[in-house]
Amino acid sequence: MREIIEKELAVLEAVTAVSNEEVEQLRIKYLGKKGLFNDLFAQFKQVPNEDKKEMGALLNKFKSSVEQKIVLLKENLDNTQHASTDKEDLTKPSNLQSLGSRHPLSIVRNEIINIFSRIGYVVAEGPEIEDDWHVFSALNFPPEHPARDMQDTFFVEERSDNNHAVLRTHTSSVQVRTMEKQQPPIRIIAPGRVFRNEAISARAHCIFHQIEGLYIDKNVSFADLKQSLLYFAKEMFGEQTEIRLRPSYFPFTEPSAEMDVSCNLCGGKGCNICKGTGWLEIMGCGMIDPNVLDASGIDSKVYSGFAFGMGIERIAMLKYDVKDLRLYFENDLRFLRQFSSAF
Ligand code: 2NM
Repeated sequence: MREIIEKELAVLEAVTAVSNEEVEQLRIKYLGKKGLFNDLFAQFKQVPNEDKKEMGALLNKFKSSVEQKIVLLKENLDNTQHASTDKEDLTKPSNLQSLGSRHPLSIVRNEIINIFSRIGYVVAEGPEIEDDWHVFSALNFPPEHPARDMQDTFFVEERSDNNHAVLRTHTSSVQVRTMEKQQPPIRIIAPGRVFRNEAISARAHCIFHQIEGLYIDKNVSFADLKQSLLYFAKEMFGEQTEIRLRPSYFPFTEPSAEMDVSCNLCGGKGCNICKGTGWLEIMGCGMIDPNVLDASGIDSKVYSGFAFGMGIERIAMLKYDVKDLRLYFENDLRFLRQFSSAF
């Protein structure tokens, strides 16, 4: 009996199991109804009394060894099974962290700023709540100009000197503030929110965004304006882009023009984006009226300059084919998630 137990202990030591069935086989072999232990306990009855104590102890030790081994094998099996079912596939793409995205108006604004900064323009900023002087008077708007009407402008505070507080209707007020502070050469670009008292529709909003540029130095000519804006158009809309300037009117520039770019979509043939004309109107521009220079403390006999202004919403609508301007202000994530940029 001793020999059997010692042999089986050695066998048991070396046993490994790769499945639950194998562990079960092992249990049956030792602990089952017809298993080795039943045999051994039967034999134990024949053991002489003087040996019973020692044999009993050996038998008990053997039994607990078997039981321990079975528990151990099951644990190992459990661990490896977990490992194989839960094991991550390391080649799987991870769950991407949602990073958010830039607002389309920010993307377009940054792109325009980048283009002009490459030819020496720096960004200038100013207050959204302005006064009549910086929004109208210094910009050569006559006292009875319709833009000064309550219908068009949000008045914030009435002032006895008539220099009422208003929400700026264009960022030209930033340019005026720069001219008041700084002598030429001046090369600035003023991006920002502007406010006009308009009914909200697919094409108009009471809050929108502009970028205006200003360049003042000695001997600045209309040719400089034209080449600078041609450079901008090609950078913004592609090398093949052409521009055209049509005469226009603004109180603060003389002469004034509207600038069109050739329609990229149809290559100038005419489509529904350019409404069959082959051209897209993107900005207003002109030579700064001498009255504006003089009003801001810049000698119009020494210096000249040009200025331009564009609506960011409109450029972004053309770029992304957005049909309704209200989408820019609703912050619907399904809309906002469609835009991506390097900036
Ligand atoms: C435009 C069109 C033409 C403009 C003028 C000035 C200033 F302050 F220098 F006089 N800033 N921006 C300007 C000129 C703006 O927007 C359609």
